[in-house]
Amino acid sequence: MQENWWKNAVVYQIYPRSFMDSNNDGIGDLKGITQKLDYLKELGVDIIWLSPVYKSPNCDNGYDISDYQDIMDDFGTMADFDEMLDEAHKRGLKIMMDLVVNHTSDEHPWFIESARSKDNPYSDYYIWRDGKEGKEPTNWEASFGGSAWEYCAARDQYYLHAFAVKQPDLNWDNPKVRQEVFQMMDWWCQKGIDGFRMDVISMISKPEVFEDGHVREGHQYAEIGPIITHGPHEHEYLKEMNREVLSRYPLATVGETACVTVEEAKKYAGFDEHELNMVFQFEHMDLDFGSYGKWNNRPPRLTQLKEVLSKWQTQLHGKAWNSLYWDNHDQPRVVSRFGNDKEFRAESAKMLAICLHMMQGTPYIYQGEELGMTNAGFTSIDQYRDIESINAYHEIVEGGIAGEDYMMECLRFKSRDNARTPMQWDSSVNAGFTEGTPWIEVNPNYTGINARAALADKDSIFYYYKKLIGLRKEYQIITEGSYELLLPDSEELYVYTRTYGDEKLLTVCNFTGDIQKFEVPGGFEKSRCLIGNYSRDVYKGQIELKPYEAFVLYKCR
Ligand code: TEU
Ligand code: CA
Repeated sequence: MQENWWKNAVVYQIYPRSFMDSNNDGIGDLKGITQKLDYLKELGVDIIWLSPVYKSPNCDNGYDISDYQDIMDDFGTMADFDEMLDEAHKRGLKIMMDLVVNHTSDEHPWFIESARSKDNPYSDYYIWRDGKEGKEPTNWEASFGGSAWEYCAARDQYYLHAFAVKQPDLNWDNPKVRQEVFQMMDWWCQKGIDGFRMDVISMISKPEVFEDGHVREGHQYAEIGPIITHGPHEHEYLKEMNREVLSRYPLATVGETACVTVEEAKKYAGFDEHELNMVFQFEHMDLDFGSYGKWNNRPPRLTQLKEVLSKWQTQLHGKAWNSLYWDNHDQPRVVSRFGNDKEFRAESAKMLAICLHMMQGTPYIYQGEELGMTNAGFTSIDQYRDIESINAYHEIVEGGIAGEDYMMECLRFKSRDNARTPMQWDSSVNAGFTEGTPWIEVNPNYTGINARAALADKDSIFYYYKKLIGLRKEYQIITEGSYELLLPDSEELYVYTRTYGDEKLLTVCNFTGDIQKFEVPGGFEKSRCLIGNYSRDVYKGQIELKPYEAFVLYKCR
């Protein structure tokens, strides 16, 4: 296999619970994925990243694992997995597994043992501390609310959980833990999987000394992310993982690295670092944070978005590898967030696709993004299923921090469940996802927005994604070229060039629903338009961009 094959690959993320239900119990499953592989082949992606399919009590939809070498009952059996892997490989599709090893479920046998006593073989597998004057060891806040410490009477100690109470953090400083994890990874590699997406991998090495953190005004605890990310042994452990497992297989690896900076990313994903191939950074996703953290109801300014994305483009160039994404299972739908899901849904979805897919890095498409699926539009808290959203709602509304209407608006804008409504396959009942009762409500707009309709319309968002994937395979400049931002101060237009030897690309995106004047820069007179979301005859001089118009010009010499 070609070295660095993942550099011009395109990844498609499947959230199995919401993808396709094969047995009508209302929950997506592995057989459902197998049924839809031809659809993904048609789209043209190379790798499928599967959100966790391992055995799990599902407090966080599979991100709480109780057995790493077994399949979640809801999703099927290991035989179903093997069949899916085999069928994917037959079609030239690769499978990237979600690797959740910062924490396990509290129902994992390691934790059950660990919680029993201070002197059993597993007692040091998790992070245990004595209380401080009858209280939690530190003031750290769990990412899903409340203290990050939970008391356990059998040990008269607290365990650390950066996420939910049911997600205790593993103790990576224990070499036995690292060996267990590496062996488990090796077992999956032997099975023939093709990569790992590593959940909050930036949190595995905890600080040497545990100290209270700064508590922001109006908060009870200190935000845990900045305290426990990029710890003292982080890169040592990843290099060890690389030596012991990753380097022995032709894998694609991506680290989900909460709180990562450009400087840190160069360590995780630097070309000579022998750690990971690339990382997910969050700066462009966190721009719309407000005084209640992610719970906010308005998008960032375009200049901020451009500044962040451009920084990652230019500063990693030649040194480390970017991943490119607008959407995943933790983020709202991009067309509702940075586009316009009402009057200009198709136009803005295509514009956003063009904007991202002409950048340097490996693009990730989240299920339904290729259809322009929108936020869920839930109006009652009872419609939500996500532990983060539900906990935050209670904490913020019942704590009197913000009013109910405001919080419901924030959830409609930012909740993770916006991405988790079932995939919209066709206009039959429940969008063709299930004939049973779906575990989370289907977005009622499925009658118009669905895969069948998209496949039947040559001008659909789906075919723009397909074309963009094709362009990446055809033009090396998209993978290799350097990036330059034009018009940095414009709040309306996102314009950038890519340069590779004698070749140049110009990407022009109107981020507004209004007509915008634009002067095509000199030098592109003899260029060709590779893709655009409106038809236009002339691409030179002064032009008027239509609402959410985007196009890409290419020239050689
Ligand atoms: O998310 C990690 C992470 O950094 C979260 O704080 C993320 O920013 C948040 O969900 C956004 O609201 C990963 C998984 O992607 C997520 O689904 C899991 O819930 C979490 O880890 C715990 O495993
Ligand atoms: Ca099912």
